[in-house]
Amino acid sequence: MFKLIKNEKTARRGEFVTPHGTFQTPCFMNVATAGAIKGGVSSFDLKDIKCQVMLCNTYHLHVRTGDKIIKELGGIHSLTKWDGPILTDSGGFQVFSLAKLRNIKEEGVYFSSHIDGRKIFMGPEESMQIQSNLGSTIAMAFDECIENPAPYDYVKNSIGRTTRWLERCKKEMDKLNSLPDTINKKQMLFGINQGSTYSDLRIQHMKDIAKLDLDGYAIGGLAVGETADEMYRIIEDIEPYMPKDKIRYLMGVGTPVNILESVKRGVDLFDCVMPSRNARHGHLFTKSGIININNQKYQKDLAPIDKECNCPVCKSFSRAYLRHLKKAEEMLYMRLAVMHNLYFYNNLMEEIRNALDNGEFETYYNNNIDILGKRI
Ligand code: PRF
Ligand code: ZN
Repeated sequence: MFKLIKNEKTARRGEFVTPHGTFQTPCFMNVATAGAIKGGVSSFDLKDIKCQVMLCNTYHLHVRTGDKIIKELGGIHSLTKWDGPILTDSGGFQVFSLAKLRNIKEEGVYFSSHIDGRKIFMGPEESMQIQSNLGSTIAMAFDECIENPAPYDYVKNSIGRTTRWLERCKKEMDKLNSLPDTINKKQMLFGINQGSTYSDLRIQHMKDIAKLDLDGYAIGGLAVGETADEMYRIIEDIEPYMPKDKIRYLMGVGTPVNILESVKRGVDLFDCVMPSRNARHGHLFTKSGIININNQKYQKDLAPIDKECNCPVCKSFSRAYLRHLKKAEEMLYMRLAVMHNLYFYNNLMEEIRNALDNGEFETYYNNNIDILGKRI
């Protein structure tokens, strides 16, 4: 259940109550695609890096090791030992971005696994069954994510189908939640808004899915080829049609700048692989901009990654050590770099929440928006 605590214009400060605990919003979810954060960061570490919510993927866990086996093993919470909220993405996006040879029909999607080419069918019912087997806190609806730009008529047809899929998701979820051997009988369901970059289709779709009174609403189909300005425009256009009393999740977004701009426009929840992907390439976030740890100038630099950072990595290790670990291709580099980058994101969200609590969001925005994206 979402509680709106405060707002400053369209920016919102809230909290979301789940059977696995309450998290504060705006919030960034830490991505653990196949049940683990990339770079060897385990559930032991998550509290230290201010993580509130973990995100796993239906598709990955279905193809390896299999949701039925995970259910037999006690579910995703029991395996990962993360006892906080876990959101699972439906497979909708991954089927469209990873799987080969896909064929979309009214009943669902036929595709080949990206691991072994095995033929798989996934529709709304299958996606709900898998997410129920995993026992996540929040299940995402099975949707079609279309890359931008896309032809108007294709998008128009697609959102109709995504709405019908959502109705089937809700029915199936209600059924699964009432079965005696279901791991999480209070599993929540979020709907996903689609409609590419067409405001009229976005608004129509939002109105249609809002009627279903779901636990939360996501904005999908953004950050998939359109410009950042187009993405902000779409968020602005649909914001008035998003239920005020429901949490709002912008899927797969984004840079710290994207997040601050989207909070400003009324988004509560985010996820992105950027903290780990950037870490892999040596790009580390700091309060004065993004540094590239590969740079020669850090070879003898004994300062922490970010002097203003209170993460476990910055408290102990230097830029010189991180650069050395990366050059030496030591596994520890990824672990430390990912922990720092995730802490940066989680801490950014905490700062945004504090600013909202103090009625100082606009000041926070003005003081940070130009620095956050800078490469130094
Ligand atoms: N749908 C789903 N997951 C997603 C997306 C989507 O549109 C996106 C788009 N940025 C990321 N993850 N189900
Ligand atoms: Zn740090």
